[in-house]
Amino acid sequence: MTRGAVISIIVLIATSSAIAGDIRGKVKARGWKHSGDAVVHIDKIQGKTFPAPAKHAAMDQKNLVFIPHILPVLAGTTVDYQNSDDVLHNVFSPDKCAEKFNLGTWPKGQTRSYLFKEAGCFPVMLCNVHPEMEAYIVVLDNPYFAVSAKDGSYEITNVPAGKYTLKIWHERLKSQSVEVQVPETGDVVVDFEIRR
Ligand SMILES: [Cu+2]
Repeated sequence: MTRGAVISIIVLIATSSAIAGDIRGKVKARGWKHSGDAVVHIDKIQGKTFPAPAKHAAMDQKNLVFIPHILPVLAGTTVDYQNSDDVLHNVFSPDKCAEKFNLGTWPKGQTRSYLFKEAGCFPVMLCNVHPEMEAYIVVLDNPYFAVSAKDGSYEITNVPAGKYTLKIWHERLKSQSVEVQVPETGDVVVDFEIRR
């Protein structure tokens, strides 16, 4: 192989791995206590499927609160629910798309799990011991998602360049979607203002 050919192969590898940009911006949640906990995600990517991740996601139950409050996952992800409190906790969901599962009741230090199969499912997580406990799993068909921080900022990194529909989901406020062009390098800024 000539030196020129070697260099062009290296350049090819370097550029092909760099054809991805970031999506970032700020969410403003009107009429809500803060601008965090909104899920910004790319809608269906045509002709592309993403294998279920082997790595489990986790939701803790600590001081009578589900942590995190909002957990987006790729379809096929198993979520491990840990009890970190001195009292018994339960996890169940009344939502059909999560098969109305009920994992029973378990003590501190133990974990029970559920596998979320269906993308487009946004089931509420409840505890039948503590009616005030509530959280959501947001099941998506691709791994390009982010949850906004309390100040509303979010960032989805390393998205393959291209045109997509970007969506925002919130537990109480109306969803929105917008067309977005992800550059081959650098970022695109998309801000959202959501309301009831
Ligand atoms: Cu509980």
